[in-house]
Amino acid sequence: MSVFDCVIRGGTVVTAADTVKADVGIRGGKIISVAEKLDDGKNIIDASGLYVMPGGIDSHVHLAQPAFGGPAMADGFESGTRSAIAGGNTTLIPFALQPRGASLRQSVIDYHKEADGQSFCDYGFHLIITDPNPTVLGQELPALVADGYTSFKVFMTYDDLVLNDRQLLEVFDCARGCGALVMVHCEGYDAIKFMTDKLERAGKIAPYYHATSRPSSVEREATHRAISHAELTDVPIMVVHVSGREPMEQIRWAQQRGLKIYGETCPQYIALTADDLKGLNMDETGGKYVCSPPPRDEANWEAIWEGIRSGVFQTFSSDHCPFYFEGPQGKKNPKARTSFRWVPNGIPGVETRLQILYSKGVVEGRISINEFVALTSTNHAKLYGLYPQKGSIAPGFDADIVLWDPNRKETICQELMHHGADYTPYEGITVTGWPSLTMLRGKVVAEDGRITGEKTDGAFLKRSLSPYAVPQGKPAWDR
Ligand code: DUC
Ligand code: ZN
Ligand code: ZN
Repeated sequence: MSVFDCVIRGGTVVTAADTVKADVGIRGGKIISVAEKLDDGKNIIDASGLYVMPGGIDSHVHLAQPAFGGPAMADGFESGTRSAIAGGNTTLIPFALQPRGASLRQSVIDYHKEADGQSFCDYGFHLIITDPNPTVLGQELPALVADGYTSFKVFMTYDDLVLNDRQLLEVFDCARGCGALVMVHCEGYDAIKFMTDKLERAGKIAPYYHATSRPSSVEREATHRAISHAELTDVPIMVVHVSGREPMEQIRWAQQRGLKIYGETCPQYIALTADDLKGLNMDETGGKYVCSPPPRDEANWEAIWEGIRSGVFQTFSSDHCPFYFEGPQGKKNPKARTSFRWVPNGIPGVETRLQILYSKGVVEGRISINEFVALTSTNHAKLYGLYPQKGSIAPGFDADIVLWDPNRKETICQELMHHGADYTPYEGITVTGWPSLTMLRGKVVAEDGRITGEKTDGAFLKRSLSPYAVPQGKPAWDR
């Protein structure tokens, strides 16, 4: 009888720490052995010329979400997770959003109904807190954290989602009490509203003005405010989807003061610019790129690289938040044509995250391949309570593996995508490096763009408390 169900033979194993020529032996969905030569496998997968890396973990995706009050999303769990595995990912952490006035527990139950039996990869849930009333803070949140929903997101903008400063402080304080990690969307609500009204009155309604309405200063101010609240309450926070220099410098400043402030950035901030929102001469095609914070410019790409290389950012996520371009639910629906204010906010990207970072980062010599693995897999597992089950290649870890072809050159296009959206914002970008096989807990679920897994393969992940969410000292009122 064979010792291993499967041996991945002849590849180069890459983790956040090491790069080594080795075989990987798998049994019962787990990695059992990583050694120079392993023979005894029922199945042998030839990985010569390929990197053997931990499957991508994308800790920032939106699936089946009631689109911030607007049109329906282009991806539920089935198409979103299919797209994820085709792109070399094995775990997603989407959001369970609490509509205002609703029970948080009920919202989580509803998202489970969306995901159960509909997921090609493993998944957990972050919670989005929109209504931090005493029942939510005193009862529902602590109970949900104990049940494995160990992180939540709060918003500093959007009519349906925004929390005021007092509410932010209350949520931070509650997170500290239950040991949860808070993700913060840092853009200032009033400044955006003010700018939007001014632009609309001046007739500036094209999608491009979405970017004008929320400039870097608006993101910088909110980032600083969130950091100050985190310091006051003594709670670590993750600033998500950082778009450029100004917010990056705020996070770096906080980190240099010894505060546990973490940073996330995304492909759109190294591959798209605000000029993309101009579309074909300021028409509605620019709506394809409407997301928040908006893409900036190439000088800001450089600042993002500075933040990646110097460790200001721990995670590189897609912020996959897909909408259609065409049709009544699309980004150019009749209402959206009356003002950028109504263009659904978000872009697809879960399937192209790894390729964009690998190509622009590793191939172009900006980061090492080990940093690539840390930014796309290991650090997500560590920050969000999935380590040491997920995020590395070593005995005891789930056999979640991507075989990566470092030489495959592709031009990203909609025809290659498996998502529900009818476009990709990265159309026409040529990348070097592409996933050739994705394995979830020992099962090959995607191979060369072909889906071999099933929508029942994915399992819910009850996550541990993040070791990175441990408070540092005392809150300001207790020092
Ligand atoms: N924030 C997100 O995190 N995703 C999409 C839109 C947004 O504002
Ligand atoms: Zn956000
Ligand atoms: Zn998001």
